This record gives sequence, structure tokens and C-alpha cells, in this order.
Amino acid sequence: MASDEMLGSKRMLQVLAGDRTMPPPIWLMRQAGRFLPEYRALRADVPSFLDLCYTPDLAVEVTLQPIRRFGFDAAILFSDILVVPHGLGQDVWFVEGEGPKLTPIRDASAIDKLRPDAIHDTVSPVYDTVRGLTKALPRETTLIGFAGAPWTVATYMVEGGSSKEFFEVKKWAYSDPDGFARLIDVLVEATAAYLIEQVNAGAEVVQLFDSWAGVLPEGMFRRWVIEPTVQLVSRFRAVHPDTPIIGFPRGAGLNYRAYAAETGVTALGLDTTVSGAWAASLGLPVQGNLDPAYLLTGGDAMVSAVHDILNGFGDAPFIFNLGHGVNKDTPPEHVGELVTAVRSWNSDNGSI
Ligand code: 1CP
Repeated sequence: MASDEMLGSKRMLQVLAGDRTMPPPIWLMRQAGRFLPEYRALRADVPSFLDLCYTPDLAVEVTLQPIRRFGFDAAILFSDILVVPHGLGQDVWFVEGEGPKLTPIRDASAIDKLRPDAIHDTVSPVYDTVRGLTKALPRETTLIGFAGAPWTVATYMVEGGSSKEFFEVKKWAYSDPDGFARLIDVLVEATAAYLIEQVNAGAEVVQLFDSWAGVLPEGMFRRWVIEPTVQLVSRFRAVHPDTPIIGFPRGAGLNYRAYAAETGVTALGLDTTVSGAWAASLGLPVQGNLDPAYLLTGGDAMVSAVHDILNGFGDAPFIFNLGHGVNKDTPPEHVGELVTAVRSWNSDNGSI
């Protein structure tokens, strides 16, 4: 557990412990990656995206790139949510310009071929990246580990990649809930084990990305988002009771309330649709939620949206972030402007 002294120097941990800091801590989802020229240069020399995720020296370097440029309060481990299916033995590859591809899993026999016990053999370089980061990060920077939540990872495993309609995974989940639950159960166990090892290696906070939570109707949201998250959180907490968990059920809408009340996560990541005042009423520390499109505009429009967000969260413990990841066409200087706007905010008059 962090000593008071450590908490004192790490704004992010203070907020996750329930304090409000001024200015708030700031980091951005997808703060590393293609919008940074130094990432593109390094990536050009690596044969495949998974090679980058599994080469600790390079993954450490890519994690540090945005910290050097912008001095964010937190660094997020550079990896991907799809290393878990890969570690389970599913074929996963990334096609330039198209995104992830997987050999789809659509029946019990395909689930039987997954190897939950062997996951660490494949993903252990990720733990080495975490260990490297604990040495390389500035002492005030919090290290965030992460995984995809079971529902979101299952969408990729069943669809065989990114999806627009999610019909294959929904057909299975709606028509054969017991069969689909076996896949979700494998993911709960594997993801808990994966996050526990990240913390053993030095991650101080973990974030659960449920990027496709919002495509499920209410009852199915409860069954495939809330229930697996409850189980995952409880398995994780049995080993690491004091490590904060940020849950990000993107697109949850009104279901954010049940997610906040029932899953046991420490803090809520908010997408752009949720107002700060409403989210503050849910009683947990909150993180969010600038529309990443403002980073394409920069300037006054962005700064004014930043002030609306900072004012909107009232007294809730608050971490500044986007409502989704940084877009690859974002000019890096706009990210610099954003950090300045957040750090120079004056809460008395709501302006710089
Ligand atoms: O060619 C490249 O360089 C690959 C682009 C890329 C990058 C930079 C992918 C492929 N993944 C990542 C890194 C990544 N992914 C990180 C670490 C970087 C950081 O945040 O600084 C994280 C946390 C993720 C998480 C992730 N991967 C999510 C959840 C967050 C979200 O965006 O909703 C998801 C859904 C993925 C899947 C994924 N990985 C990559 C792609 C193109 C996709 C598909 C996205 C989609 O279906 O829309």
C-alpha cells in the first residue's frame, strides 16, 4: 500500500483515494500512439504491432514518449486489450489500416481450445514492461495498468475483429447465454490473473476498458457488463484489495448508475455523453470526459469546453481525461494547450 508520502506526491492516487486536488490530475486515453511523430518513427522499424507490445524496451519507450512531452500525471502501460485472447491461444494479428483480426470463436469446441493456464507464458513481456516503467517514470507519475473488460474482449473474439453491428456476438449471447457465459467466465479468470500480475510487477492503478458496453440493452448490460465486472473486481481485490480500479463502460448512459453502485470499481471513466453534475451524484471519483474532437480544433473552442468540464464536476474527486482515445490526426501542440488549460485553471472564477 502507498505511504502517505507517496500519495502526497501522486495527485492521481490522492484523487482515487477520494480527495479533490487543484488542479486535477490529467492523463489521456491513447496518449501514446500514432498522433506522436516519435511513435510513428519507432513503429516503422517494428514488424508487427504485437511485437511492439511484447518487446519491453520498446513498449517502455513508447509509454514514456507522451510523459516526456506533456508531463502527464499518469502513464498508461503500452500494450493492447487483445493480448489476452492472444495469450489464451487465439490467433490475433493486426492489419495496417484495418485494425485487429482474430480467428472467430463461435462455439463450445473453440472455447475448449483456449488455454487459460498458459496465458502468462505469452503475455509475460507485458509484466517486464511494467517493471521497466517503475524504474523509468518520474516519481510523481502514477503507473496505470489495464485490460479490456470481458464483454468488450469477447466482441473481438467472436466477431473476429472490430464490428459495427455486433450481430455475431449478440446472437450467441442472446440465444445461448449459458454457452456464451463459458467464454465470459474464461475471460473473467484470465483477465483477473493478468491484472493481478501487472500489479505484482508495479502497476499502481488498473483501468478496465469496456469500450462496447454501450451496445447492449439494459438487461443484457446487467448480464454481460455488470455481472462479469463484479466477479472480476472481486477476484482482483482478493489479492490486491487496495489497488484502485477505474471502470470505463463507454456508452453506458443511464446504466452508469447501476455500474457505479454494483460493480465495486473505485472510480468511473466517463464518455462524452454524461454530464459532470449527474456523474458527480454517483458518489465515486470520476474521470473524463472531453470530446477528443476538441483536440482537432484546439484554441478557444477547446479551452472553453475544458472550463465547462472543470466547472461541471463540482466538488467530486476528479481526474481530467477525454471521453475516448486521442484521435491519430490530433496535432500534438493541441495536447500541449490542453494540459496548460487544465493546469492553469482557477476554480474561483472558472477561468485562467
Ligand atoms: O498500428 C498501430 O500502431 C496500432 C494502433 C494501436 C495502438 C497505438 C492499437 C491497435 N492499440 C494501441 C495501443 C493501445 N490500445 C493502448 C495503449 C496506448 C495508450 O492508451 O496510450 C490501449 C490502452 C489500448 C486499448 C484498446 N485496444 C481498446 C480500448 C480503448 C478504446 O480505444 O476503446 C480497444 C477497443 C483496443 C482494440 C484495438 N487495438 C488497436 C486497434 C486498431 C483496435 C480496434 C479499435 C476498434 O475496434 O475501434
